[in-house]
Amino acid sequence: MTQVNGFFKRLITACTLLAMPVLAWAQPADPKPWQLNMGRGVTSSSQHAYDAHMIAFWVCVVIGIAVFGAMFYAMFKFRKSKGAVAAQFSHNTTAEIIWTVIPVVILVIMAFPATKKLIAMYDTRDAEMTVKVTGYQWMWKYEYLGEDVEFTSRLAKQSDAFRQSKQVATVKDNPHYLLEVDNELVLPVNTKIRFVITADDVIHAWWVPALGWKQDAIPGIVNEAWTDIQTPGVYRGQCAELCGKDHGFMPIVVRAVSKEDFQKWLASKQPAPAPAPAAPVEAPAAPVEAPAAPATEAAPADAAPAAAGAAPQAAPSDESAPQAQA
Ligand SMILES: [Cu+2]
Repeated sequence: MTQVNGFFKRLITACTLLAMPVLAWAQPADPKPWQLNMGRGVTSSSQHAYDAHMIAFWVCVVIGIAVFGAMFYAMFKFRKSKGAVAAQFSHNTTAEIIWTVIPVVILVIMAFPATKKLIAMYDTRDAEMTVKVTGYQWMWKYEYLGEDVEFTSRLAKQSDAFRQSKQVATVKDNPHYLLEVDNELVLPVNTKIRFVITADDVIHAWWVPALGWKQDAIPGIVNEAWTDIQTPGVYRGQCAELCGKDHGFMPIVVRAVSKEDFQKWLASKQPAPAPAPAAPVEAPAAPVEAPAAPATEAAPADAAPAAAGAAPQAAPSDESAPQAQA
């Protein structure tokens, strides 16, 4: 009997040791080599996914220990060399009901929090800003809706050159090989950001693991998703739908910055304010008055009556600039 107890102690120690890597709670946002558990990510969606995963994981651990424990206990305690004789029954209704009802109860208990989290994941209401993502063979286009900012984002030149050089990339020399882009998607932290996601040619999928979801980008269909990044940082992802020969070469890089830094960045990307387009229109209108200097100095109020055609253009962009900086 003491032998059996000793065996159980060893079994429990072995199981605990096997579980050790997943007990490391602090996970980086991006996957690391030899990382065993999924990451926590940096958004509420990714946190929800992580929590659901850990609940399911621990349920599996408890079931695994109970089932294998009972099996090994029976195999050693009732072994033939000890003179054990097998019972001859082949049916036990009570046991069958128990081992059917218990799993059903476990699944139902797990389904409630999972469903709640899924519903939250698809709730894109009350977003503070919207980014339109369009997949192309083989790059992404980002549009900050209502902000007059859009750009494409492709594999960074150094990654592309290295890939075509036939050299072998190492993590040390090329830490972000094939995971770097020319134009990063800059987003503010602690902001509910809605994404509308589509594609122009074939099906792609926009996926940044640290955000906690991936969403298909399908031509002719607009899918939705949202995020609320909690930690500033750089988060990398990839196209997750086989989309052609360069599917592996259209990475995604999200740079999450403070709200103030984001507004500064956005303003720097916005087209120049109204006076610039108003000036050339005004020039032919005022040749008698002559010099160009007062014309360019002129307030937009002057531009409006002078060039009726330029006024509608000048007005909205004039308004959008202070809004964006607010
Ligand atoms: Cu793709």
